Amino acid sequence: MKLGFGLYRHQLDSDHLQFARQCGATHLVVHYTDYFKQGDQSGNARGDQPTGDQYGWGVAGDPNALWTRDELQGLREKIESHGLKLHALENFDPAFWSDILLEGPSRERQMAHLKTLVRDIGAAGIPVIGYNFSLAGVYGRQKGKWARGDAISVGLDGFIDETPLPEGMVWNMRLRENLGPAAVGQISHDELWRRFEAFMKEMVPVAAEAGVRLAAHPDDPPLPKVRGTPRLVYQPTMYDRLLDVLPHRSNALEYCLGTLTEMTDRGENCENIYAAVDRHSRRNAIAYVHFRNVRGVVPNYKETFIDDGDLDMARVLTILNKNNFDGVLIPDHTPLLSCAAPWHAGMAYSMGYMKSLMDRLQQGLTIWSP
Ligand SMILES: [Mn+2]
Repeated sequence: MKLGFGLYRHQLDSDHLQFARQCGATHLVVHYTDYFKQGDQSGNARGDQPTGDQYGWGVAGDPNALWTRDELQGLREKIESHGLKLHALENFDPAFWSDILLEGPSRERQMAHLKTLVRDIGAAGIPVIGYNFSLAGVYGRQKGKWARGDAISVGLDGFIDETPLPEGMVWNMRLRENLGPAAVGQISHDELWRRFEAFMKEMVPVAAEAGVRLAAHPDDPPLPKVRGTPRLVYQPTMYDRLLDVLPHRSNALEYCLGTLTEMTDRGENCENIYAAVDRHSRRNAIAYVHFRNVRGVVPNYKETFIDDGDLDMARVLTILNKNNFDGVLIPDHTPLLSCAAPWHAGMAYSMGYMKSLMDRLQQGLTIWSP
């Protein structure tokens, strides 16, 4: 297995690429959708993961301006010139597939566009595209001084904002400036699964031919519904259902340990999470891992420092290693450290912890025993 690092679009400069390499990363995951272009107006400070308010993470991109093969190839080459490999893009721009998620009038056109995009991702030499088949997206989380030493972190504090998802919004981004009055996406879980299955049956063959793995992130926060819209993967076994829709190497998982540990069915001492890691890595279904930790489950959980949550990270690594997992691990999120560079310091802390455990495993040392 390999140590990787995740960067947002506004961080794709030499300083951040060197920082990733300096932390020991060999691989990179890139959020190519810009969640931060409106800066603090949308509640998204550029120095941390996005949270946003009920208007989301700002305005999505142009539905007709797909990322091109040339630009993606240029991105890969730039990353390689810094001694790193581009393992995955993370997430489609919501504007590219809003009507696939909402089953709107542009669904057919958007499916054709997304197929072109997946082919271009493959042609550009990028092996994985992470996605989250979600109507409301990552919505409703708050920030507080919740991690060790009063470090600022993200979580839910018992409160769930149930403002319905308005017209003109999907995946926690706005498709246009002005939102409509009507609520959208108020459908059943069965209907959501039907849409997902239709999507996968068309997309997996295209991805397979392009040599690309589609890698699914679970719903964060993992509640049955958010903003009146159903969620696809909010318990660990729903990942199995997702894989069984169409078992194939191109139907894979973006394995968010943080989100999984926030789930109410995680079992006593997170036993169901260790079992899931074992099951899914044995099945070769994990394309890459969001290697992070939390305390508690929805609607009362908080993101923690990597060594301070409910999940035993050394036990997870031991399982992955036993099953010969050869994908990439990235920190995903961390609490912010109190200093001049809170995000960098938090990430460096996680990377050092991960690298130390991974190096020991590679030397054949035991890092966890029952
Ligand atoms: Mn994640």
